[in-house]
Amino acid sequence: MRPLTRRSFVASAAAGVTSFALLRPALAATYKLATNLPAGHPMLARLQEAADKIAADTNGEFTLRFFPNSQLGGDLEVLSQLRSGAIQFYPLAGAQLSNLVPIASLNGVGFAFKDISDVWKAMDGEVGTMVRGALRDSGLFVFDEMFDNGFRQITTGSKPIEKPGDLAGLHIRVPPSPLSTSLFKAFGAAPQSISFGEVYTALQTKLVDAQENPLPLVDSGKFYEVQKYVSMTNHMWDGFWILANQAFWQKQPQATRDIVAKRFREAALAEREDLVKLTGSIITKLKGAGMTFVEPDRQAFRTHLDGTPFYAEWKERFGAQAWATLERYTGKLG
Ligand code: X2X
Repeated sequence: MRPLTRRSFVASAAAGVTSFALLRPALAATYKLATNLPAGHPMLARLQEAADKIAADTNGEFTLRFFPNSQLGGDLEVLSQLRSGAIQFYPLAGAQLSNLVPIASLNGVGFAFKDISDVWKAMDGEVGTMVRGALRDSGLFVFDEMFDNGFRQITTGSKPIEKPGDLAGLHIRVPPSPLSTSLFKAFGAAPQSISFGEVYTALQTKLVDAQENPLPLVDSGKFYEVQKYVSMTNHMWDGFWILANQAFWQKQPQATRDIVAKRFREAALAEREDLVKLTGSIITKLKGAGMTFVEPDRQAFRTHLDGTPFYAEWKERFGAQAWATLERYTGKLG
């Protein structure tokens, strides 16, 4: 056995530290974040940035593994996985969430918001508070700030949508959401509820001729490969709530919860700015990919909707109080 010298002592101490450091990951945990968003979406870039900061802030003890592109299943299937605890985090839009918590699609009422500044006044104000409360009452944990999905535009393969009558009979994919289905039925369209992960194939196989989504999803979902026209209808705004499994979240130390909430808040506020800055470059990219943009008369669509039972029906379904709260940010609807 070699005599113990200063050099050999230091070497063995370092080895000891190294082996303890190797044990540390055994205390660390990796949690699952699933999403229907395509890997290239700006929201995922900011969420990955948040995950990297959380890992650093927790010395590697709290890491996130991402499952984008609907890898784990359809929109509502993955919501069930979140509720069971099979996954720990799930960003999801109010549209899909409305299947579990109907009020979650309140911000998606057709032609409600005139611009993004009014959206954030509502969603960081009374409308967001009301929806968040209802989501928490349903047993989900939901973080305070929404990410921006954006104002939704209609893309089509065969003809541009220039006026309300162009929607009559249109086979259009919508998210699995009663409000989205109702909106397009009010225009005489033939909406089909399809999970986001299946939209590209539905368009490619002509199962549907159209879909409607914000431009960042037309881009990151590569819909420019299977669609020709973009009609800038701004017919609906939606955002993403970041959801966590309640039981999992309650088990986390307060210090960890504070770190995760802080980094998700930073990510949400940064992503909102990203979407504003990226709009011009996305339009340029989509035009370069062969898409033709149409700027329809949005007031004509709103006037058409005023002449249908749509607003009265949804005021009834959401309730007068929720509707009045929304109208404080949108002006009178219907
Ligand atoms: O499913 C969609 O269209 C999407 C991705 O925009 C939502 O989650 C609402």
